[in-house]
Amino acid sequence: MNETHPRLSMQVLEQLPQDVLRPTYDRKQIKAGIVHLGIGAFHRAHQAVYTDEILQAGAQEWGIIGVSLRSPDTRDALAPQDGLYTITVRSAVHEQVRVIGSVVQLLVAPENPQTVMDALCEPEIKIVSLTITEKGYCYAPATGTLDETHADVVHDLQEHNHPRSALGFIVEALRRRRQAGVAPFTVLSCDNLPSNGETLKRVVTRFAALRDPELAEYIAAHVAFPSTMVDRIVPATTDADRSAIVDATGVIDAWPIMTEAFSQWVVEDHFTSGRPNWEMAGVTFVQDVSAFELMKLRLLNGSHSTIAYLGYLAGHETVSDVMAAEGFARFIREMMDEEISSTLPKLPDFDLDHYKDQLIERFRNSSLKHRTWQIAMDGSQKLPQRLLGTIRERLAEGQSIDRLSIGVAGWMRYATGWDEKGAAIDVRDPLVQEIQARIAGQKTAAELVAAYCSIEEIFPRDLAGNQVFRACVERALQSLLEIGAARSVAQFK
Ligand code: CS2
Repeated sequence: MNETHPRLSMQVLEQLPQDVLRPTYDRKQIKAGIVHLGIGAFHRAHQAVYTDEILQAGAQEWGIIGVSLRSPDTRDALAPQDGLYTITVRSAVHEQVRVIGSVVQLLVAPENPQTVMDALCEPEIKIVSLTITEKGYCYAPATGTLDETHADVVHDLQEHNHPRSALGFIVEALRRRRQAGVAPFTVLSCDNLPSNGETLKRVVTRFAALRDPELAEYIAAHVAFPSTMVDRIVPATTDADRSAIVDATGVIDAWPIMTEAFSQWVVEDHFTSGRPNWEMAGVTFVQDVSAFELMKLRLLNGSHSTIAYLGYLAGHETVSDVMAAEGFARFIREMMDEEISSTLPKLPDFDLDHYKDQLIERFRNSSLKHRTWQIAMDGSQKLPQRLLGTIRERLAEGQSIDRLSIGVAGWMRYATGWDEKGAAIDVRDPLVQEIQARIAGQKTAAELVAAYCSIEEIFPRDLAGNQVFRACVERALQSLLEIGAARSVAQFK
């Protein structure tokens, strides 16, 4: 990065090259109406962009206060830039840089939980949205219920005023608002969980009940938790991306975001304290999001995780490398067509084949450099909604699960922590220690599958005890151990 270039800020906005899109609204007039918990790359490429568009169209009361629940990195990068950052939309043929202005303030919860709590209690805040990843929900992925032994939950049930988790902040802020006679905010989950609003409501009300059953009843009756389907592929930013932004704009952006052209947000229209006119920016509002959500979680994310584990094991660094390797694109498309589509509820006037064609094209986008290792993270939290639910439904109908089983076995092989050349894998997962303890000393496919299936947080009991499931996954893991991922996929018939 060339330090002689100026840093992105309001001051240099005017000097940017003409083809760089930028906010033309008066940012000083923007009031915060949303607090967003978990201001990572995904939020900045997705909800913040839709919101930037409605600010651009003249709405002034929907600025975003971005909160990091753990690290100060985002604040450190964006605060010196007046909250501004660039997103670059990369397709095979085109690249468009745009400056986003919707984030008006950045907070770091561990540094100052009180400021975050105060922001959450402001009557002007009508929406609290979240992208905290699956593990941020402090729940057991297999059942979707609160993990009452989770260290953050235990902590937050004691320290009401200085919580660590999103749940702790939300519950205490709702309590304070109620006490002060301020209407509750709407809580908007934007993570890839099944029925994300309902799931969040379940864990929030359970957490509240452990504090005060009456507060839990109030939340259950008066707070809206619309479910959403969010979709945009956002690879982690690299130093090469930072340099590319200096070249394209002449300014330094400490944390630029790279993404694809595709973007989708489907939201249940249940906001008790009002909401932005996000439909102007292309958001689809519906009564019930579940069919969209299942389609996206199972087809996109289910394929993504399968590509990530098998692709990583086969030695591929990015999703597009995997898609270019022999047999993979065919395998993934067949998995969608033969084993996933039948489990999806029909959406009226929706062309599912076109959706799947688009997915394959998106995965092939070689300008994105989406690392298999990135998607492989947190597998224990992702597997249930991405692959296991689909498998369960297929089994109930007596249908085949051969390809889905290779995806699950791919995760099991990956989570052993050793790749096909005998090198260590940096497995990132909140359950990594438990996984390592369970599989220690297990060698054969049958032993490993039995050990993994004993982890109840991941595998629901009925599935873990299902003989067809066990046999299919064992066969798949056997193949991965014997001939490796590339050949297992290429030879798949
Ligand atoms: C990916 C998702 O990292 C992952 O687990 O599968 O982040 C995926 O890119 C998004 O859900 C796309 O909308």
